[in-house]
Amino acid sequence: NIKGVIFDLDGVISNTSRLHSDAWHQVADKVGTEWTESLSNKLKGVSRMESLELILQASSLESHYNDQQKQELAHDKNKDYLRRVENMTKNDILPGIESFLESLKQNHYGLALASASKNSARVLEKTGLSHYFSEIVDPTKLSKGKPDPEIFATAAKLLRLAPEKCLGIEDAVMGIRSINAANIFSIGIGDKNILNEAGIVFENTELLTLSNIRSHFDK
Ligand code: B16
Ligand code: MG
Repeated sequence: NIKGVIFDLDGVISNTSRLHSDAWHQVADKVGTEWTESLSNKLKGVSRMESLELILQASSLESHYNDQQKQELAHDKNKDYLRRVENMTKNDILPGIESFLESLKQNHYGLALASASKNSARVLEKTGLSHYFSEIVDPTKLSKGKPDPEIFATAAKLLRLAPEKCLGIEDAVMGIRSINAANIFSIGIGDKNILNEAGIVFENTELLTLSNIRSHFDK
């Protein structure tokens, strides 16, 4: 009785998590924070300014920069990120995603986007996927980011569906927590040890098909 599917963008639909992390890596080098896999994972799904704070905190630098300097660092990161986004094409859609979106559309599921990114509409345009989404949550209108349930709860509301009628798909721990807290069934994409709070985990987007999801519920 699922009627709607709510997607995260970065790391689920497009390979932009790589682009975000490359752009943040530059910032980390600039301020002198060591760039590690674990730091990179912590930034997934987290807003721009919060991501910057995490990079500064990693080497106890948060008090070394005033608000204006922080705004500048975040602005530079975004410029760098958008430069990378402009080079995106359909080839940057993660494997299997377009056919999954197509099968959802043909089966009349409502589709919504719940991305923390202020650049999500541009990414959907560049990859030619805008027409699949009837609803896109505007992250600037939210009072709290992931892991708060607000973003996924808002997406369900926009679809006019009860949370129990929806699935939420995420690649980040913070995102899975947000989905679960909104009372939506969560599907994780990635490492099941990292995403152990998700309802189901698929190792990669190629495994994300209606029949794989259905067979989980039939068990
Ligand atoms: P922006 P998602 C998140 O998108 C990214 O995972 C995260 O790395 C990024 O910092 C955040 O969007 C904000 O993005 O700087 O473009 O506004 O995973 O929620 O789709
Ligand atoms: Mg993500």
